[in-house]
Amino acid sequence: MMDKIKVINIQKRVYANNDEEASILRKDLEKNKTFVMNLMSSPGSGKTTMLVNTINRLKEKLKIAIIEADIDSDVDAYTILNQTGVTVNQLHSGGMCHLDCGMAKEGLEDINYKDFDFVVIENIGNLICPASYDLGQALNTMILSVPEGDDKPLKYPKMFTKVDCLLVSKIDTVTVFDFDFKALEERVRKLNPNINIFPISAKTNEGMDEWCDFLLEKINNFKRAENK
Ligand SMILES: Nc1nc2c(ncn2[C@@H]2O[C@H](COP(=O)(O)OP(=O)(O)O)[C@@H](O)[C@H]2O)c(=O)[nH]1
Ligand SMILES: [Mg+2]
Repeated sequence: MMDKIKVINIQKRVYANNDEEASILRKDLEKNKTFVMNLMSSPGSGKTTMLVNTINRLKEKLKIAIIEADIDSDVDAYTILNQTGVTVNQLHSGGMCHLDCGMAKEGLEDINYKDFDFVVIENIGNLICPASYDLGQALNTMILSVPEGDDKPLKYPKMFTKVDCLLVSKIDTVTVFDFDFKALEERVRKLNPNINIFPISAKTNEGMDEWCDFLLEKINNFKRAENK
C-alpha cells in the first residue's frame, strides 16, 4: 500500500504580523488541545530518523500527524508515512528558507489539526532563519547532531536562545568526532539556562526513552490545562 502525500505549494507570506497571528493560532490550538512541536535543525542532523523513532513509540498513545516542510521534495514525507503510517503532509516553501505562521497554519488546517493530539512541523533545514518565526507551537525543539560540532552555540546563538529543548543527536558517534558534550552543555546553558537537553541516538536508542517520556508528559499536561 502506498498512499499519496498531499503537497501544498506555498507562494507568499499571508500575514504581515507574524507574532500576532501566532498568538491567535496558539490560543486556537490550546482550545482544541492540539500540541504542536516546531522542529528545527541543519539539513542531515537526523530530524526524520528521530521522528520515525519517536512516532513509533507514541503512536498508540496519541493521535499524531506530521507536516514536512521542504524547499522542493517529498522524500522525508514518504519515509515517515511508510515507516510509521501516521498522517503526513508536505509543504513546499517555493525556495523560502523558513516557515512563517501563515504557512504553518495552512498546513495545520489542511490536515484538520483539531483531530490530532500531537502535530510536528519539521521546519526547513537551517540554523538561522527559522529561529525568528513563531509558528504558534507549544514546544520549540532543535536538533544538533554530533558531527556538526560542539561549537555551534558560539556560531548560531539565536537558535539556541529560542528553543525549549535541544536534542543532541547521533550521540553514538561522540568518540569519532571528538565532541565535547560538557563544553556544548556549558555553551548552551550560558545562552539559555532553562533549556532541556537530551543526548539521543535514533540508531542505538540511547536517550530515546527519556526524550519520549518528557514529550509525553508535556503533551499530557497541555491537554489537561484549563483554557483561559
Ligand atoms: N549514527 C547515526 N546516524 C544517524 C542517526 N540519526 C540519523 N542518522 C543518519 O543521518 C543521516 C541524515 O538523517 P535524516 O533523519 O535524514 O536527517 P534530516 O535531514 O535532519 O531529516 C541519515 O543517513 C541517517 O541514517 C543516529 O542517531 N546515529
Ligand atoms: Mg528530514
